[in-house]
Amino acid sequence: MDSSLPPAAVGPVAADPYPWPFDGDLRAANTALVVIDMQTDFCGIGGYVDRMGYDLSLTRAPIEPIRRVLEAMRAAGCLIVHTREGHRPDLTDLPANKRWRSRRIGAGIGDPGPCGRILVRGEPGWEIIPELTPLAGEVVIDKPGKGSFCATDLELILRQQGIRNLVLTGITTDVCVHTTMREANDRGFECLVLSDCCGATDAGNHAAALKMVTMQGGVFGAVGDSTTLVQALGGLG
Ligand code: C5J
Repeated sequence: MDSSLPPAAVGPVAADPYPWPFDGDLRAANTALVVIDMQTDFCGIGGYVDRMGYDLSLTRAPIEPIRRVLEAMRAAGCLIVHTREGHRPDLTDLPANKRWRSRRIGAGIGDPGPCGRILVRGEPGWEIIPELTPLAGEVVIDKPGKGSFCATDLELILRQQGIRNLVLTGITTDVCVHTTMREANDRGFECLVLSDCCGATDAGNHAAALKMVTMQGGVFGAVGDSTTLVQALGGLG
């Protein structure tokens, strides 16, 4: 992989509860950025989260920090992965209980809304927001569930590309980011979640989800922040 990072490891970077990654082996060739579900449905007016009545400022807060990390990790030559939660237009991959629950709260998945059919692939609300649009050639994973590994080819792609370290960002901290981090950790990936690059529909849940990661010596990995990581990558000059 063409990389402006030196071949030697640049890590570890300061994180809680341990400098990440655990063995200091942080290189462009073994590190991927995962940007989870930065879609209009989760942070845009008229989307799924908005229809549920949650505070969009919480899920929009990570947009700018993610943009900076994206820029730095692109410049470093790291693999960039974007995910989108959504279902097939015929809803054959939508569990009945998921649909039922979403309708209970007034944001029925598959139902029409101001941004098209809610969480349906190809609809305006399902698109990644313009601020974080993937570049040509970046990996985009379409997932029907909360975790990015369930019913997708993400693990195959990461293994083929020699990735061991994952930097996790996106929304929501307590749902899709956490589920993905747990799935990745169980598969042996070394995970860093960036606190300012995530957001939840509830501030307390965001804080709790991050705290959970730090228990047991870093039960799912470590918690860092965008500034520290970007500095480590040399992106701030
Ligand atoms: C949710 C997500 N919260 N991307 N999805 O339903 O976290």
